[in-house]
Amino acid sequence: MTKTLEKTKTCLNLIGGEWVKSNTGKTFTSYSPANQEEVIGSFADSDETDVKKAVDAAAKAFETWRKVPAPERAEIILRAGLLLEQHKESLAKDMTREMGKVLNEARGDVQEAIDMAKYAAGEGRRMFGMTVPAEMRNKFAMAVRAPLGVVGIITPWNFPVAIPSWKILPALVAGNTVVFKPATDTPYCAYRFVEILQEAGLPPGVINFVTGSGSRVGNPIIEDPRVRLISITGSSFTGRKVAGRCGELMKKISCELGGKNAICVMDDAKLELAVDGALWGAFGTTGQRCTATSRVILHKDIYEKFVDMFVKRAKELKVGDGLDPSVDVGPVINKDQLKSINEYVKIGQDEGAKLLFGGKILDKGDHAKGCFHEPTIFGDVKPNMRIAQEEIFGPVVALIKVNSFEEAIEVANGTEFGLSLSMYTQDVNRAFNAITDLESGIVYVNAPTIGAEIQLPFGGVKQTGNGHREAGTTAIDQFTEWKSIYVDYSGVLQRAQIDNHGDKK
Ligand code: UN1
Repeated sequence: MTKTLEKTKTCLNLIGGEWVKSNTGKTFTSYSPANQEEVIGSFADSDETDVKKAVDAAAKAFETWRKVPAPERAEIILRAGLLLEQHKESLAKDMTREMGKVLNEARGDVQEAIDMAKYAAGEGRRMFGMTVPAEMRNKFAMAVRAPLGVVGIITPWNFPVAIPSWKILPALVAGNTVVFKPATDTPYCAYRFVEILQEAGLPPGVINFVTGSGSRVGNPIIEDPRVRLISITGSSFTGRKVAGRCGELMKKISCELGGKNAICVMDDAKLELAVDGALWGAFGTTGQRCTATSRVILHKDIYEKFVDMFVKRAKELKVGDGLDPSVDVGPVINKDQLKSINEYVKIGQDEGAKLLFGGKILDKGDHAKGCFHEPTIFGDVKPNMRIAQEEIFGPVVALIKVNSFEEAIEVANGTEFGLSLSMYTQDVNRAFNAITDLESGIVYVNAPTIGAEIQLPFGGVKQTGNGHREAGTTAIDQFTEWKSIYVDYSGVLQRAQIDNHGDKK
């Protein structure tokens, strides 16, 4: 790879309000997936010494930040939202360069963070607690939300601004301080996000930013006893390991992991609408969403027709650099991912699925320097095949034929994951049966599996997560602990469960 580091940005860690080099003095480089000769920037290759300093700073800042009234904390978050709005276009362009998603989607990613900033800022004046009747006279019972302390935020590369915003902004409004480790594939997007938070006026140490590997930065964050919660979005493999360790340490852990999401299309569905949805769900963000539509479950009566329409439309998709407005499908994130996606194409063929379209790595002409894969469609897929069970995280979709509505639900539910499932039908009874019976954290009717809005809970069941939800009011649940408070203003000892049951002695 051509090294043109002198011309690119060198980005430091942010610890206690200062931009500082890593303890090791070493750096790593971020490259564009559309052109791997294009260097995005160099970043601190940090280790546990940097993490310790970051946690020191966060722990110190927590003492004052937790006492800043929530509406005042929220003012800063709102300012961050307005700054994100101002910088939306340049952030989106940087995101397309660094992560690869097409520019319109990169704008959407930044917009999601703007939405979250406004929503989280509103929470500064809500964050509802509860008051309940006490069982005795002259006694008051209530519960308030308390921040946890220092929280560790570990984020993936596929939504390099939106996902950090889902975690960091509610965490801050709730009064926590943060140590943030972004994915090594997209540190520049994360750096810009943190710069904006700084500019919005967060006091030193409230947000700390440490770049580097999972083993040298992620692990020490998890191990530090002062870090009270880890919030991670990533692969199921990593999530399980992190959750296991956090369990041993009695640390709160929120995991948002894999998916094997499906659209079901019934015989009464509007087929054109379903084709539009499947195309967007499967190939939007080059299939690199945990919500991506990686299975389409089709009623036998419309199978052939859907396949014809779908393949025809997929053929029209243009793959290339996401900065080119005529491109529909950008690159995948890196060469390893490209290889892994293409291995699944071979797995699918070996399993006997029918390759209807695509299947190849694109590495000639305009594609020569990047990580490009053709949109890929498999037909005649059986529900138990690996391509219908495992998360591929790329532009590969499996079409499965079923005989009935009931079988569609069974197949849709028949994976270890449970993030997002969708039903296309015009029949209101079927729609509500699907809502009831689909086993997933998110259900769509007549819309694809991607495109969740930030004001509802986001997360999944089964192997997708461990019961927490991001976004919505549930984000505040994640980042606070309940504190129950009893105020006895009777002036005498009142014994709960005893004194007003006649058990006076
Ligand atoms: C993810 O892929 O991890 O619902 C997040 C969606 C987006 C978020 C996806 N709003 O597709």
